[in-house]
Amino acid sequence: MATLFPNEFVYSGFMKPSRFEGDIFELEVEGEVPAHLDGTFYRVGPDPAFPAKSGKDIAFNGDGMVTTFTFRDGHVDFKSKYALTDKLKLERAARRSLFGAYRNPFDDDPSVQGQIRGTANTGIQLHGGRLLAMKEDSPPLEMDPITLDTVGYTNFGGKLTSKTFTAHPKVDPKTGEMFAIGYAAKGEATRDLAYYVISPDGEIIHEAWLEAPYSGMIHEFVIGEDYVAFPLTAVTSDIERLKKMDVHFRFDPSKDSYVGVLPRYGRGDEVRWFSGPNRFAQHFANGFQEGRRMHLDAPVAHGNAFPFFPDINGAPFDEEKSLCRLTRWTVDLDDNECKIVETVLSPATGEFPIVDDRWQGRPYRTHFMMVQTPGQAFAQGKKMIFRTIAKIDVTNGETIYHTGPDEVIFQEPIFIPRSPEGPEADGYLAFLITHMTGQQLSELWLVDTADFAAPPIAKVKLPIRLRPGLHGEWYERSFIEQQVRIGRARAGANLMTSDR
Ligand code: V55
Ligand code: FE
Repeated sequence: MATLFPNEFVYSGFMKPSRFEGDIFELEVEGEVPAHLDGTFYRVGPDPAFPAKSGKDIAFNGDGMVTTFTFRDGHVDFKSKYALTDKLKLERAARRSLFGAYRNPFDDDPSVQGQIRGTANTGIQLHGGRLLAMKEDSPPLEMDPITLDTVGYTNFGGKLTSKTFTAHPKVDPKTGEMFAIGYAAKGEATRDLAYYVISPDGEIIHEAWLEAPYSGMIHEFVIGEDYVAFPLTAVTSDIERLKKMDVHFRFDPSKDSYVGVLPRYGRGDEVRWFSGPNRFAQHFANGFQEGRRMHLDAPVAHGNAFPFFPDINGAPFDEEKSLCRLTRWTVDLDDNECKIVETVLSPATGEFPIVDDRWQGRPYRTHFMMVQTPGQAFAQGKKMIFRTIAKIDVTNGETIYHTGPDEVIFQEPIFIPRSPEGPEADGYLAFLITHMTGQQLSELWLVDTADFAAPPIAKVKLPIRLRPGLHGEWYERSFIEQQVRIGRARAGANLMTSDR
C-alpha cells in the first residue's frame, strides 16, 4: 500500500511533514543579512517520514530532519537532510512505519525488536570532530558536518555504556569539554542516570553512574565550575504503563522536584539530592555556581505544560497552571536540609529558553525565551504556539518583547554573536517563522538584540514550508573547519589501527 498521511493534527496544515531533502542555493533576502556573519545555523526537528502505525502520533515522535543555513558575505544557502537513523533505514526498506508509539518498544513490529529506535530529532551539537543529532532515548547519531550524510550511532570508541544520551549536552566555553547525561540509562523507565565528560577531541574522559529518586524525564541539566546539577521534575515514566500501551510520560502531581549535585569529576555515590515542591520544568538553558551554591534557571510551571503527556490521574489539562515562568532554583551544599529555593525571574510566560552559550555555566545576564500568550498558548490539537520572544535580564527582571504579526508563528531562536569576542547577548537572534496563511511558506528572521523590539533586520525567504523544528546551534566557519580536521584525524587513526 502506498503512503497517505491521515487527516490528523500532527500531519496537517503547518504540522504537515515537509520531508524535503536537498539544497537551495542563494535564498532570497528581504532587508540585509550582516555581511560579516560567516558560519552555519544547524537545526533539527521531528519530520515524520511515514504515518505512525496507529495513524495517530505526538509531535515529538517524528524522524529527525537536519537543516542548515550557511551565511557568508551577506548571502544565505540552505540544506536539509534526514538523520538516517537505523529506524529510518529499516522503515524506508519496508516503505512504512515499523516502530510504534513514542518511546514504547513494546509497540514495535516483531521484525525490528531490539533495534535502536531513536529518531535523532531533538538536539544537534558539533563537538569532538562529530556532528551529533540527538534523541534522549538512544545514543547520539553522528553526521557529516558539511554534507549531512549520516555516519551512524557513535559509542565514543566503545566508552559510552549508557543506552541513552541527552539531546542537550553542555559545552564549557573555557575548557571546551562537553558534558552529557543519559537518563533511563539501563533501559526505558529505569532510574539509572549516567554522566559523561567528553574532551574537546571527542574522547570520554569521565563517567559516573547514579540513581534518580524516581523514574522521569531529565531533559536538560546545568554545569558549574566545580559541580554539575541534574534536575528531576514530575514528568514520570513507568514500564508497566508501556506494557499496557499507555503513553510514555505522565505528569504526577504527587511527586516532589529534585536536584542532584555532583562534583564535575565525581563518583556517583558523591551525589547530593535536594528537594522542592511539585513542579514542571524541562529546559535548564543555563545556570552557574556561586561558591557552594548552584543556580539552575528554567521556565517552571506549577502544573503540567505538555498536554500530550497527560496527568497520571486523568485530571484535565489546566492551561493557566501550564504556563511556565523563568525561575531560578538555588541549592546550597551547606544546607543540611537539602531544599530547593525558588525565585521567579520574570513575569513572561513561555518555554524554549536560550542563552549566549559563550556564558554557559557562568554568571550571566540575559535569557531569551519563547512567549506563550495566555489564552492563545495552544493551537487546535494542543500544539504549543508562539509569536513573541522575550529578552529577560535575569539580574533585575527587566523584560523586553519582540512580537510578530498575528499571521505568523515563531520557532525557537539561536543566538549569533555580533563578533566572537563581543559582549554577552550582543548580536542577533535567528529563528524560523511559518506564515499561517496562503502557502504557509517559511522564513528565517534576524532580529538585532540591541534593538530587540524593532522589526527584523532581514527576512530570509524559503520557497517551501518547513515543519516546526526544535533546537539549533550557530557555529562560526573557522570552528566548523577545525571540527572537520578533528574528525578526519580520528578517522585516519582508526584506519591505521585496522590496517595493522
Ligand atoms: C522534549 C522533546 C522531545 C522529547 C522529550 O522539548 C522532550 C522537550 C522532540 O522530542 O522526546
Ligand atoms: Fe529540548
